Amino acid sequence: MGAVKIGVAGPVGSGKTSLIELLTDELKSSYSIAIVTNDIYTKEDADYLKAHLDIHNDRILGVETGGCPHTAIRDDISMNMRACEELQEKFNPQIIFVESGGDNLSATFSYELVDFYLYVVDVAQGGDIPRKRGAGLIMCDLLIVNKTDLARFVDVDLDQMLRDVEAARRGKPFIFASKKEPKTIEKIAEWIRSAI
Ligand SMILES: Nc1nc2c(ncn2[C@@H]2O[C@H](COP(=O)(O)OP(=O)(O)OP(=O)(O)O)[C@@H](O)[C@H]2O)c(=O)[nH]1
Ligand SMILES: [Mg+2]
Repeated sequence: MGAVKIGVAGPVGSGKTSLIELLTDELKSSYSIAIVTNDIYTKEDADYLKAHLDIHNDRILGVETGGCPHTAIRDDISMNMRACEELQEKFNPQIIFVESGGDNLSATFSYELVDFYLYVVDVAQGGDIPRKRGAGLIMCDLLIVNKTDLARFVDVDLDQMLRDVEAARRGKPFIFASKKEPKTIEKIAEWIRSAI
């Protein structure tokens, strides 16, 4: 059986790579994991994960999309499909994380490429981000509101943000998270375990 493919999208710097790192650490004892990263011009994220994760380096594949990040995960998914197929053939993983390049609020994944996807925003990008109602934030399978540890430094009211997120998600799931609070990462891992 093929791997469950989990997309991770969101604006530049919202914490996608860090989240994949932490989730892989959390899940790797129960699941065989591989990772595809997208950057426009480099393989920066793949190199970071190879340096920091204790899984075989060949399980992490960097795709240089050369263009708009959302194109590679929604409109022309061929490069990412090839990367997933290569990892599938080599390692027969149970989970493949596919990190999109950082993009604007309208990025969504094609369900031809992934089985479900997380969308990551961070509180330092502005507490009003859920009110802006980007497609990724509204439509994703799990919304992560990340870097909650930074809220107090950027004058973001997390209670207001919670109300805005509830309104934007209309019953769909979301988790407020921070890499500094391991329990929040465990909660995301738990959501993934129950989704696959
Ligand atoms: N304080 C804090 N910093 C975080 C958190 N998560 C990630 N960061 C930091 O935010 C920066 C960007 O994180 P990345 O994981 O590289 O973000 P990304 O979304 O993968 O970035 P791109 O791939 O370039 O779009 C790094 O310096 C991380 O250490 C968090 O929960 N709290
Ligand atoms: Mg990244």
